[in-house]
Parts: sequence; structure tokens; C-alpha cells
Amino acid sequence: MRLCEKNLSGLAASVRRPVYDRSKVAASIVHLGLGAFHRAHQALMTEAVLASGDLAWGIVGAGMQSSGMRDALKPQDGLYSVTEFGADFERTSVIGSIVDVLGGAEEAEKIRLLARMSDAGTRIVSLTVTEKGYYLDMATGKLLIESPAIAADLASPAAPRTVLGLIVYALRNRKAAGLPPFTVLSCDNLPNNGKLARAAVLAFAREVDADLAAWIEADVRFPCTMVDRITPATTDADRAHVDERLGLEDAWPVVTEQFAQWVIEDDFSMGRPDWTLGGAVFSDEIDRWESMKLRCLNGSHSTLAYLGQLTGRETVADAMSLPLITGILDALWRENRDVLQAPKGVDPADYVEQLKRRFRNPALKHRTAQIASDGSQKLPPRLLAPLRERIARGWPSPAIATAIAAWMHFAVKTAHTPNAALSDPIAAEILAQAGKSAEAAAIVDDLLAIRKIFGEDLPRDAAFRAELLGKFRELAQNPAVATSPRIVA
Ligand code: CS2
Repeated sequence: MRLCEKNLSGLAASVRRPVYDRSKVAASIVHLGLGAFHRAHQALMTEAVLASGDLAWGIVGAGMQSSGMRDALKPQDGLYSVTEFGADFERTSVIGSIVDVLGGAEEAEKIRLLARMSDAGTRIVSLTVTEKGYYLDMATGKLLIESPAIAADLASPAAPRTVLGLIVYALRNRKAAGLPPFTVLSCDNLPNNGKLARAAVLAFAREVDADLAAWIEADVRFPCTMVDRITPATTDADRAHVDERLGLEDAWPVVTEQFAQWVIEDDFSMGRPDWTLGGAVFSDEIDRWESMKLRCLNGSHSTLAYLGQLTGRETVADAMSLPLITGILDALWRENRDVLQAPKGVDPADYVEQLKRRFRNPALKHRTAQIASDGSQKLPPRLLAPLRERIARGWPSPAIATAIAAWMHFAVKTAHTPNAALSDPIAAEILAQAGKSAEAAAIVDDLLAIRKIFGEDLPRDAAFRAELLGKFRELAQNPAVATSPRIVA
């Protein structure tokens, strides 16, 4: 029996479920990017708001890429389950805050989504579309105006496909109708995510209409947020386990850790839910929270992912059992701490200890291959930002250099493995550079020359280049690390 409204009475008694009348919930949040992360995080914190009796904040969730999530959740009336795992802790809850589901690549769905965003009832448009969903050059922060998806959206205002097109054309409709603008709430892992979202939206809007861009600049709010909850892709084993706990079948359950953190800048133009009821915190120190999380958690996650891939470790927890890797992570955290401005009341040493426990969580099968994707988007904020701050102080950064060298080896190995694909928006460029030469120094130079990742400054920095090349050779010579056999040291 499938999880849905009418079958809720068949749910196992131990499972938490919506305690409010879902038919009375007003859908005022449109969320773009309906993946596991949103469903484990914002939707859960919104569930706590609805459970408190404030029914003004239902979510319309929209998948941006495929119709998979819509097809899974529609027959379930938007209901789905979240199972949280901690040390000696497991809890399954059915979540009702997603009251409608849209999405997919079909034009009709995009038109419906645009109409929903343009509607007076929509007060917040939130986003988890990953780094690449913003179409920004990671080295310069400029909009990738030449990208085919952006060009297509500029040419087809009636059915845009990118978040930028959807937001700008919805705002244009609202302006024309005399409606106030919604708040754009970025929940992606980017430094100053609200500011970056604003820059991307404004750059797109300037291509559309200068008056509209001026209105957005003056009136639209883009609060920054820090989001955190490790939420791996759902596996078949998760599905079987969760269905057993539910006593019903959930087509796409979420499995996540017990820890969750959401820090939000309190700047909303049409009100906002009291997400503190779900554990969120409103703060004016978002930049500190965000850079601590991006560099300490995500920076080490990427390092674990590439080193894990090179040492045959399939999951983060497996990679955490290898002293070679944990030694590099400890050094990486020290390098980060030298340039870290922690938020008030946070001890970075405690933060790191907690991270180690989270990474070792045996219940989470977080695949290193999943985290290894989109390196071109992830390296700049996670690893290159602290690197540049250290370079400015004249300090070496052997651990960060090792992490970048590991990404380079991962790219080279992929380039030389028949039928292997690299999941990255600039995969073709990376693979071409990675496969050009077999000689270590040339490979490092070819990859460093990818301006969209390393900018103009890093390839020219002789001290950094030498450090990176040294680490690249060290990894190639380490018997525990399986790099491409074609590399000549
Ligand atoms: C991970 C993140 O896939 C990745 O790149 O580093 O998704 C990470 O799990 C989250 O940011 C944790 O909050």
C-alpha cells in the first residue's frame, strides 16, 4: 500500500505524521530544486511551523531537471518520509509541508510553475539548485551569459527553464500586475549565497529590461543563509528499510543524519515563517557561518571524495577509516583555522570534532562518487578561497594543495578510463586538459590553466604551483593511492 493521505491510517504507530489539517494550508512558498536535501531540511523545519498551527506556509515543490520527484510524490499527495540517523538514534517521520508538486523538463510544467511564482499568494521563492544552477563563472562571479540554457531562456520568456529565467520573468509578471515581489531565498552551498543569487538574477534581468532590473535592485530581498545537513542519495536498501518502518510504501524516502543547521539572515519582504520552531536560527553573521561550513565541512568533504575515489573507498565513513586521509584532513582543518573567523560563541575545534563524528556516521552511505561531482563548482568556494587567503599572508598550504592534487588525479584517471564519465558542467574542458599529457608538470599546468576554476592568479603563482606539483607527484608515488598508470613523474 502506497503512502498517501487516504492511507495515513495504515501508517505504523511509531511514525510521526502531520498533526494539522493539510487541506487548510496556504501554499505561499515555491521551492525550486526538489531534491533530498530540501526535503530533509527546509521542508522539515516548515513542518514544525505548520505543526504549531501557523498554516500560512505550505510549500509548492518543483524539480528543475527531471519529472522523477513529481512522479514519485504526486500519487502520495506530496507526503514523504524522512528517517534521521544519529549515534543510537533513529526516527522516521512523514512530512506534509509540501502541499503541491510541480516540475520536470516539460514546457507545460514550466508554464505552470511560472504562473505559480507570479501569483499573489507566493511570498517566498526558495532554491536548492546546486552551485551550477546559478550559471556563474566561479572564478569571476559573472553570469555565464553565453551558456546555451541562459541564451534559451532569454529567447523564451513564456516557458523559462533555468531558475534565473523563472525568477526574472515571474518578477516581471508581478511588477506588471502591481504585486509586491517575493523574497528569493537561496539555500545553496555558496558563500554569500543571497548576494550571488542577487547578482545572477540582476545580470539576467539587465538583459531583459533595464526598468525591471532597477525594480529588482531596489525592492527584491535576497537573504543569505547557511544550510547544513548531510543527506546522501537514497539507496534501494534505504527504501526497503524505510518501507518496513512505515508499513506503507514510500516511492522516494529521505535518509539523513540527526544533525541539522539552518542560519538565516532575517530580511524578507512578504513575511516569513517562524522557522526557529524547527531549529533554525536568524543571525546577522551569515558570512562567518557560511565560510566556516563551506571550508571546514564541504572542503574536507571534497577532499575525502577525491582521495576516497583514488583509494577505493566507496563512502565517506569508509574513507574516514584510512589514516592517510584523516591525517590530510587534520592538516586541512588547521590550515582553515588559521584564516577562519568563527561566528560568535563557536569554538572551531569543537566544530571540527563534531564534523568527524558526523562523517563517521555508519548509517549514512554517503558515496564519495556523489560528492566528487561538479568539482569545477566546488573547488573555488571550498578550497581555493582559504588558499588565496593563506597565499595573501605568504603561508604555504600543503593540505589544500594535496586536496587540489587529488582532484587533478581524479580528473586524469577519469580521462584515461574507457567509458568513464566526469559529472561536471565543464567536463569536456576538464577531460581535454587532463588527457593532454602524461607528464606530471604538464598535467598540473594544463589543469591549472582552466580559468573558470583557478582564475588568472593561481596559475601565475610560482610558489603555489611548485607546492601543488610536489603534492601531485607525492600522491602518484604513494602505493595506497591508485592514480592513472600513465603519469610520468
Ligand atoms: C556535499 C554536500 O555533495 C557535496 O558536495 O559536500 O552536499 C554536503 O553533504 C552538505 O553540504 C552538508 O550540509
